Order: sequence, then structure tokens, then C-alpha cells
Amino acid sequence: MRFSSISFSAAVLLLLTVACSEPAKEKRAAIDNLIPKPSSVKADTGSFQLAANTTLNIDTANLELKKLAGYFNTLIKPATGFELAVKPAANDSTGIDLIIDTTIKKSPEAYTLSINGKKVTIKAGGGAGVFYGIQTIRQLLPDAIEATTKSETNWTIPAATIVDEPSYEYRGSMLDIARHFFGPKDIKRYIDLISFYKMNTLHLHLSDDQGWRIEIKSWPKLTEIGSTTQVGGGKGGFLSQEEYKDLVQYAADRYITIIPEIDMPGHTNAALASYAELNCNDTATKLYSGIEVGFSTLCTNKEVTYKFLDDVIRELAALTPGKYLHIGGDESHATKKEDYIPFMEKVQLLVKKHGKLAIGWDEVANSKLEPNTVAQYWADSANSVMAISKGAKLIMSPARKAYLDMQYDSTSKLGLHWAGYIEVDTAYTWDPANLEPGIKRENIWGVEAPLWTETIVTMDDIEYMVFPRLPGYAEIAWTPTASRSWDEYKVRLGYHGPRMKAMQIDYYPSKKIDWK
Ligand code: TNX
Repeated sequence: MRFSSISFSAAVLLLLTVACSEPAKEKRAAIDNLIPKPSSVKADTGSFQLAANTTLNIDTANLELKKLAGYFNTLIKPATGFELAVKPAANDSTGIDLIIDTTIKKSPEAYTLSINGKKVTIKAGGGAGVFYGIQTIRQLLPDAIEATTKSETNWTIPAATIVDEPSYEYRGSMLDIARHFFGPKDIKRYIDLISFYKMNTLHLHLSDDQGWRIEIKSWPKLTEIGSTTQVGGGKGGFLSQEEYKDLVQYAADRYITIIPEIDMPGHTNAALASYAELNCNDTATKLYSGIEVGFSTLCTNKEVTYKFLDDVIRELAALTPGKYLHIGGDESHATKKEDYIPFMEKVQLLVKKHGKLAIGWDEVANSKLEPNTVAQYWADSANSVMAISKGAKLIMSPARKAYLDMQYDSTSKLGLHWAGYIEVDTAYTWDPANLEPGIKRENIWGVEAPLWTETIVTMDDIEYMVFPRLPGYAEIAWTPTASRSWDEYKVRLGYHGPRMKAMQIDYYPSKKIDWK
């Protein structure tokens, strides 16, 4: 009796020990935690040791690969202290090979990454794929790789074979620098953060009622007057054309296209305050620092309005290597519909005249659409379906799912909630191609998560709203829906907590996630 009761207790103890130690031994390998989740991951045994004498092997005649090798070095140098030698590829038996193989008949963003004890090989049909392979390596290295100071870490990359390519071609985020101004330093950090999750587009909202944020040389008062305030009455600011060009290059080096937006005919008070002649009554408005929408409009039946827009679009097109200019078109409640429609048609022609294609918020569908005009779904599915029927592709930015300025819940100190509360699970658990009847996979160009900044003042504020939701949007755009599930994703996201800390991202520690 006594004996068996001891053995019973021992058995219970053993069971408890096993049960309790379960989570501890569950520390998952980095290879299982990649975001966005790759198409295929096969873990192998062993690992590659990144060391001071590791070489980067490239075709040194290829300038793009030289740049990518330089980028790799800038990424790893602060934490490792290494500056890897860049060598001509010669069937090296060790080191990191960066290969662009133009015979690969896949998207230039697709890549394969193979890692064994001796070699790391990234191969892609284009530089973008190599860049994404580098981002994956970065996630496979210890979190300390993100630190800005050197540490004596064992820089191992687990052996694996990864084959990967994006689901959607357009994967982006929007930053509103009009409601509150954010300058080059913050925008560059934003670019770095979104590129880490393999997004390829930054949509910059450059003008609104509260401020005009881009220098236009032919209409200098736009910035002399129109940039001088922001929500809450701060001093605002603007990007000079030189600064803007530098940002475009910085983004391009990270395979990100900047899409500039000048919102019109509404959301234009800053321009209307700068130039009296843009108003129907020839009187300049006052600068505005509140957060109402829908009260301003350009005077749509004056010739000077189109002279103005021709100049603005010409200067903006000259600054933009990308194909697209965003012409806004949302919430023009102060413009009569019979004026709005011909206005949006004329502006599309101006965009075309300057060699670009137009994107408009979903209301643009009320006008005739030029071939290749893109509509951005944010609120109105009927508009979006109308855009499709007119031949347009859609960017999916449903406010109730994808607006980064929506509060997480009713206790969030920042953000708005007109489209609802968006916790991390709500942000993740939707399928762009299955959200609205009439919007199908083939109608969708991609996904964009916009951050409006009425309540966002500092870079820390940006980070708090954007993280941890943005990795989820990046995954929705990159990973096919059939390969995604919230239960599995939330575990991976939990493991990105220490990574975000190492990146000094001031993220919202959602209770929905078991943060590691
Ligand atoms: C609606 S979304 C707007 C913006 C506001 C945003 C705030 C859209 C096309 N227009 O002007 O900033 O709501 O969430």
C-alpha cells in the first residue's frame, strides 16, 4: 500500500515535470518563425557560422550585386563589427553567394536560399529577390544582429533550404506626413522597417488640409505658407525636392517604390490658404490645424486650377521614377458630384501627359477611368466593384481591417476608431480576395496598410500604431491565404517580440500574443 502510493506520487511528479518542462523545451527555432512565412522551408542539420573572415561572393561586374553586398555589410556591421570582404564569385567552397540569374523565369522578387555548414546561397532572377533573401537571413540570425552596438554573439544561421515568392505584387504601407509632418530621418526609418517585412511600396500622403509637404518650385507659396502648420498647430514642415530625391533613392536601394500622393479636389485647404486664385471666391482660406474632413475643394471650373495641377504633377512626375502618382479623390464632400467627375477625368489626363499612371481612392471610380488607373479600396465596396467593371485593378486597404491609425481597443491612447477597433488578430484574419462580394483575386493588385496621423505626433507614436500589426499585413500580401492561420501566426509573432525590441521598435504589447 505504502509502496504503491509512493510510486503513484512519483508518477504524478514525473507527469507534472514533463508537463511543466514542455513549454521550456518548446523554444522554437528561428527557421519556424519567419514573417512573412515563405512558400517552402526545409530545415536541415547543422548551421553556417558567420565570421569576420566570411566572404561575400558576387559577380563583381554587376553593380546591383555590389550594392546589395554593401547593404549586407551595413546591416551586420554594427552588431558584429564585421566588414565582409566582397570577392568575385569563383565557385567558392565557402562564404555567402549572392546570385542574380536572369534565366530564372519567376518574379524578380522570388528567391531561393540554401544554407549549409559551408555556404549560404541566395539566388534570384532579380536584385529584389536577393534583397528579400538577405531579409530572411537577417531573421535567421540571432536577434542581437539588430543591435546598434557590437556583441560577442555566436552568429549562426541554421541550415535550411527556402524557396520563396510573394503572392501579391503590390505590398505597401502609407504614411501621412500632412496631418503631422515627419521628416527624412523618420521616413527612412519607416522604409527600413517595412522593407524588413518584404514590403515594396511606400505611399506618401504629401498634402492635405493641414499642410502641403513637398516643395513645388513653380508654386513656392505652397510650402512658404501651406507647410507652416499641422494638426494641433505645430510648426509643420516640408520636404525639399533634394530631400525627396534622396528618399526616393534610399527607398529604391531597399526595393521600395515611393508613390507620392497629392490629394484633390478635397483635402486641399493648405493649397487654398497659399493661393487665393485656387478658390472660387478668389480669397485665400485660413490655415487649418483641426481634424475635420470634407470641407475644402479646389475650384474645379477655373482654368488656373488646371495650370496649377499641370505644374504640380509635372514637378512630381520628374521626381518620381515609379510609374504611379496618387491623385487622392477621397471625401470631396465640398465638391459637387457633377464637378468632381470631370475634374478627376482631367487630372488623370494630366498624369498621363506627364508619363505616369494614376491611383485614386475608391471614389475615383465615379469618373471615367483611364486604362491602368488603379482604385484604392478603403471604404466603399460599390465604388470598388464599379472600378473593376471599368477595368481597374484594386489596392486593398479596407479601413476596418487595414487602417493603422485605428485604435487597438477602447483603451488605446492614440488613434481613431471610426472604422472600428483593430486588434492584432482582426488585422491579420482577413483575405483580400474574400472580403467583399465582387472583389476577386484577379481584381487585386495588392495590399496597403495606411497610417493617417491626426493623432500621431512622434516616431514612437508611429511605431506603437504600426507594430505589431504591420508584419501581419506584410504576410497577408506575401503569403497565400491557404498557407496562413492566426493560431500558427500568433506564435511566430510572439517570437518577433525580442527582435522588435532589438530593433528598438516601441510596439504595442498586445495581450493576444504570448510574447517571448
Ligand atoms: C479617412 S481614408 C480619410 C483620411 C483620414 C482617415 C482617418 C481616406 C481616403 N480618407 O483623410 O485621415 O479617414 O482615419
